[in-house]
Amino acid sequence: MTRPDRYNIKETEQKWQKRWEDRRCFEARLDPSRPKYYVLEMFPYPSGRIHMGHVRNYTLGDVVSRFKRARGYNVLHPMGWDAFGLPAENAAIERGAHPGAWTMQNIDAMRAQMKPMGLSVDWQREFATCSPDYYRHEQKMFLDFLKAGLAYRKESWVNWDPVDNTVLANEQVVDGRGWRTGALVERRKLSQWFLKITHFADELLDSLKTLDRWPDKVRTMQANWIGRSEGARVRWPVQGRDDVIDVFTTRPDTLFGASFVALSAHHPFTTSLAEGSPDLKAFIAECDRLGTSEEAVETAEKKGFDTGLRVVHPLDPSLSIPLYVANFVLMDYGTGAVFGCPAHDQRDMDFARKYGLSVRTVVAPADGDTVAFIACQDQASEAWTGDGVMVNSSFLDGMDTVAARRAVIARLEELGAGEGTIQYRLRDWGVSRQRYWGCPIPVIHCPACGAVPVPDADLPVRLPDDASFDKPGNPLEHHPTWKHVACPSCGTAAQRETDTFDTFFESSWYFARFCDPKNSTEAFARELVRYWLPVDQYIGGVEHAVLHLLYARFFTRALKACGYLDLDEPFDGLFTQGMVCMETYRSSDGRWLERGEVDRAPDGSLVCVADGKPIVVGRSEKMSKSKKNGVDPDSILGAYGADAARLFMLSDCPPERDFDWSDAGIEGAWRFVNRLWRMAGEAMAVDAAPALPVDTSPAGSLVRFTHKTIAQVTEDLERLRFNTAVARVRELVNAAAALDKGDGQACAAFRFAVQTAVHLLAPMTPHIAEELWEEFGYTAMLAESPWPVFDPALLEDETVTMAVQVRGKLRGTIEVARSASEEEIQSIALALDTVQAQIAGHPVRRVVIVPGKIVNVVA
Ligand code: ANZ
Ligand code: ZN
Repeated sequence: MTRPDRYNIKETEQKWQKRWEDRRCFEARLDPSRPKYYVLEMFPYPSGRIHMGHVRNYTLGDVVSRFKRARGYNVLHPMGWDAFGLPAENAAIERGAHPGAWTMQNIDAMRAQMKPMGLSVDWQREFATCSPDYYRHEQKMFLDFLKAGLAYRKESWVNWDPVDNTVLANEQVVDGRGWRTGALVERRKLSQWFLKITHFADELLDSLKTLDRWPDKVRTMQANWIGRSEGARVRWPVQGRDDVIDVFTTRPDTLFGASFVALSAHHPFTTSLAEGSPDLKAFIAECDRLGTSEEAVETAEKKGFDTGLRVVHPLDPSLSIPLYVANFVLMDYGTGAVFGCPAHDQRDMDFARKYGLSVRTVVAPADGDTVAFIACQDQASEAWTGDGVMVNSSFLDGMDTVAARRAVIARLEELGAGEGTIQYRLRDWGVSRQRYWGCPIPVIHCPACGAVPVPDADLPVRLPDDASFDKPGNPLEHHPTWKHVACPSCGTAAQRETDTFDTFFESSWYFARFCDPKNSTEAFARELVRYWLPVDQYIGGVEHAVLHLLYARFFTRALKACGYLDLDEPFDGLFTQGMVCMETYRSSDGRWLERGEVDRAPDGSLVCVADGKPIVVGRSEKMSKSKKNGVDPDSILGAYGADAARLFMLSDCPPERDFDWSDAGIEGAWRFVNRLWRMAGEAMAVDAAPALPVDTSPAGSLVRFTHKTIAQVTEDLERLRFNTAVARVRELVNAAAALDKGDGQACAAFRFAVQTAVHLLAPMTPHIAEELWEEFGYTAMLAESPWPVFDPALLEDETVTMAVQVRGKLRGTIEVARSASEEEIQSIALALDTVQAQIAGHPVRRVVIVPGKIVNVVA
């Protein structure tokens, strides 16, 4: 059979994709006799087109999946669609497309774009979360959470986006504006469904320690988000009234330094005071304009409103301090009230200096002059926030701050004036969204019975197909019939809940559904999740480091509490990849230009194709539509093939770093693929000796280098160091090319090296690897072949460098075979000119050899 002169990328890639599919190579089956490995990339939102970020993400996952398969694991590598979400609904509003039809169309388009990448995905398990077959199970989960007390409903203040007409989570508010619309966010009070993630706050924090295959950065972000603070609650009676203000503090030790108590603008006591005070009402309105985000609150100028009331010190009834309402006190943290200690908190210091409140130092540095420190601190505008020794603090004086904290808490508890407590920054997860394109919340509101769960037999609650999107607001709310139903409990006319779940709901358990995606009676069978979970390697963007991962971790615990599975942590290993970036181009008049609108002038500078004018080249940034610096995966796959695209994605830099796309890079990868094809052709044609040389000859060295490369690439892939793995294979190919193929032994070594390079590339460039493997005469596909093994005995270098000394002085070095005998080493050493010159004819009395290191000649 003669070989064509060029590698036919398209034909070959299609050929192998079809073979893998026909052989059903990547369909995962339960097999308790084999160790399993579950590889998962964060599933995509079906926006309509894949982008280079997807290509990178799925390539990384695919390499792991193929590698682990070759290493003998029973691999699960699924793909599906995170299919609910706002863009579909916006498409409906803007273009009249039905969100469902729009979504399914996008899924088809993206699947068609993904298939040519040659992913080792079990497509039998594909699902879209907008299908009732999927969301019916999460409706059931929600009802089970409700029964278990892990879901509840309450009135709460929300961030309202007046353009999207929906509630935003705090982190979706950026600088007081909606993250998508940029509209100024308003505060509204709504009845919302919550999941009780705070129930697991401690566990979610503690078990971060066990996640040693997660990036430290992500663990820290999760820990900060949960935000555990140890402190105390302290009760301050309002002078002359029955009211008591409860405050949370992490510094009970500074209690004697308190100079004011401040309430949040939304504290119930503030609300009641505002009824008789138009000035306070105006102040509250001013606070509202600030929004609820912590960021906004932190950066705004600190302002207060003096209520004219005073509160009594809990440890000394003879002391009283003023009660303010202040814009920096958040209602949804602690108790919505604080005591201010200006000497030891900067924010309180600023506030005290602004309103002329007293500053009382109660902590001094342990090793300084206390009197001088206090004197100086009385005038200061900077607070001392460190630990130290207590002063001006009654029974605490002389204690260190840590002991003082304990002592104050003990005294407060004794007096019934407060107690030690732990406070979390983590809030319960509000899951209600006033949108159509999400999973309906399976509850019916009855005027007589209240919120009644939809009976199991009536699940799923399906979205109506005939919603209209021409009015602002929630289409489920103004659908003419959908919400009107009889109460399942008393039969009275009642109304469905018209809110749908936050779309983070679907992504909180999809990894479990992949274990049993077709199950129609339950979300997943226990024995299947017991076998497949946890996910062994999860791969995705760092933008999901906090919410998605935290919600999925919470869900796993909640599902365990409800008897669905028996697992605490869903993702054993996590890898967060960097972004795909490219330089940006702007025309002389400042317009963003696409790559195709830019050309190289004869002098090498870049110019705009349209007008020939020079352009401005900007720094490399994340590929985006707005900056027109995207590269379309379709055109790349079409021009260079999947293998070259994958290879480039893997080889350019470590996978956790941002990746710079370049034309030169993809072309280089493409040239390498073609070179490999030509070299493999040569290797197939040579007359090779039957046995491989392992001696110190160049051919033997190549054989040993090949073994070493197997060992190193294996290690690299285990550690997800894909770029170094590629670099090592390239080195091997270069070494093979450089070998003089003069005899049969050399040809055998050459052939072995090239074949091994092909084998090692199988997870990375699977198509050409399969093609060449078949050409080499193997009948089993690489997709079904075990990973190559190396001979540990051949890993060591065959030669060693030894220092040669004459009477203890270094005179030169020699290169000898590791197996050389003492006589051989001696004769090589004595033959050195420099050694000969030193002995100058004298008889050699003794030669001392330290094996592998030194030869000392005594003449
Ligand atoms: C008195 C005090 C004295 C405080 C001192 C600090 C230093 P973390 O660590 O984040 O938990 N605080 C409590 N509730 C608040 C709320 N709803 N809005 C704004 N601030 C609030 O912070 C706890 C500290 O933040 C608490 O300790 C309280 O101020 C303030 F020298 O109490 B501290
Ligand atoms: Zn009823």
